[in-house]
Amino acid sequence: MTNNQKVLKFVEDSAALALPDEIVWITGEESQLDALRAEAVKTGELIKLNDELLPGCYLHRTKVNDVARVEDRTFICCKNKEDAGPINYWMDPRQAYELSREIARGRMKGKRMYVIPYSMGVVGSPFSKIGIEVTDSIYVVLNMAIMTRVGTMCLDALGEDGDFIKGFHASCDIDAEKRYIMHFPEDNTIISVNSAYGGNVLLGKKCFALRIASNLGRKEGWMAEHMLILGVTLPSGEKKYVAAAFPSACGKTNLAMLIPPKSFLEKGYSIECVGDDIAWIRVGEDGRLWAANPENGFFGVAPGTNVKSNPNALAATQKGTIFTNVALNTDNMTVWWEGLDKNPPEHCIDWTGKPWDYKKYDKRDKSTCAAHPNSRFTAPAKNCPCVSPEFDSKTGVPLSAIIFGGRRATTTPLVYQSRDWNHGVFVGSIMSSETTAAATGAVGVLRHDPMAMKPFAGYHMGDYWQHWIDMGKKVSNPPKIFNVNWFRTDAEGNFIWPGFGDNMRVLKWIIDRCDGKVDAEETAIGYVPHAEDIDMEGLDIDRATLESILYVDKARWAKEAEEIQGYYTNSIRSRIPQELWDALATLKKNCEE
Ligand code: GTP
Ligand code: SPV
Ligand code: MN
Repeated sequence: MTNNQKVLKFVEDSAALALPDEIVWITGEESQLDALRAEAVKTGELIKLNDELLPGCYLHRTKVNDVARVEDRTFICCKNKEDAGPINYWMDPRQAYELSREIARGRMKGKRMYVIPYSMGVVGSPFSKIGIEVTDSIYVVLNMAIMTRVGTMCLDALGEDGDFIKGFHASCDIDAEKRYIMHFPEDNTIISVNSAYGGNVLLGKKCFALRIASNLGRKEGWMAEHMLILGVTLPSGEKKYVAAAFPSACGKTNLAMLIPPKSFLEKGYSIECVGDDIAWIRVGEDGRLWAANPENGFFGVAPGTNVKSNPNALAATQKGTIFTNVALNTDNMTVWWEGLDKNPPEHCIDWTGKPWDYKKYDKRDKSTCAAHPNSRFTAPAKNCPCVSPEFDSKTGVPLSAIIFGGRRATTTPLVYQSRDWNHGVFVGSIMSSETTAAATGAVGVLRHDPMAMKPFAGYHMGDYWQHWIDMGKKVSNPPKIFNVNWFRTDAEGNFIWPGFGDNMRVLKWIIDRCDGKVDAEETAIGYVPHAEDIDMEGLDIDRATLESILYVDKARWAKEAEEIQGYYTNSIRSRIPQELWDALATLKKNCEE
């Protein structure tokens, strides 16, 4: 397969530890993957779905204790604890290696160890980086084959001496008490034991493309961000690209594949998707920031995805897709989840594998759901009807705007623009959002999630903010920075803004601001639209309601500023760039006046 001694040694060492019966190199050939699919169906690891309605699609159910990322078991293992920073979980690398070796020792006996050579990014692009993941799970192999570019060409790209990111995954007993997702940024190594769920085990995704890559980016002068990338075609035919960072399950996939409202389509607006979760961003020779999506598929949230909310995502899941923890319609062997349609299947197996009675379903009680709230689809990007022609571009796409956004019932307006790059970094640093089912723990709790990277920045958050400030200095024409909030609620808890396709109305304002085509009101927090500048054609929302979600309540923001001061002082504590302290002082002053 390869003469690269570093690869061979990593595979040998992994095998010497886990003692598999056999080592299988994944070549990327369809015949090999097909044989693995057939084997997984035989053992029950996968359920084959209706081949006419959902060709090449499978259902997988995880253990009930293994349904989401586990932030409190996810560790940054660098020598100096202070370098991991105060909001990452840290473990001493020596202790982490010892502990994981103890857990994984001999755990692949009687099993095969698959060696997956994969590339994050188009092979041969200056953005791309190679990883090798070893795993005992066919589910992991098949998901990696959708989510990344897998196969022999990655070994060829490495050559005899190339370096790569090492990833070791052993399922062990899926024991939540012995579950560890460990990152060794100083060794470019990831170790994951006792899980078989997405973000914990598809090591190219959050572990490599964010936690390890954020370290590489800091060293090498680029950025690894939890961002979608989309292209907007304007009526003039011109294309603009935008990246947006929202926390997990806060709308990235949906925005990335948005279909504009009818009146916008008629005018000639359209959206194409470059990426839905991760952006690697580099400085271009033209003084702009250029972004590429290192992934090759979508690991998207199933619940809420339907023909109205996200027809492109739904279309992407109609072939060659692996569904995880959704419900099974046993009448026709198709899948269902809450929010797919209003017709729950009469004969249905829920995500835990038990028969499910739709008459007992109460949409306010998550425990009665047929699909897990964090159930997912793994779909090839090429399936998506609106995938960008730039998807496989080796240069990436130039960014006009960067958008931050969270799930905030109050306070944060529908959209505002930062005054400049450094103020934009401040806006990212003060993001808060309600927690979701994408990670274990309580849902709906407001917490700080700077740049949507709280669970993913692989080093000290203060240093990460400094890196953002430094990147701004490297570009003569940086993207404009905005913040959005689709999630303001009324007194009854209903979302006020319709969201989804109608977010195009906000995107248009953002693009027009970048082009200097529209005025704005300068407020305490930044530039906010005049209500009449949001194109509301075809939308039945009165002016007062729109104004209510654009309104910047200074008294509330004064309190918010106090709270941010507490977060900076007590949570992040050190290494916070002076530029951000200055921006906080300005915010406070603006709220007093
Ligand atoms: P990860 O894959 O976890 O990173 O999530 P994501 O950021 O891609 O979120 P996604 O687009 O999958 O949306 C998550 C949930 O938010 C789904 O249940 C959506 O239906 C819902 N959602 C997305 N966009 C909007 C919106 O504009 N308004 C409202 N109210 N809900 C939305
Ligand atoms: C997220 O949680 O942000 C995801 C899903 O995109 S996972 O791959 O599990 O991280
Ligand atoms: Mn994500």
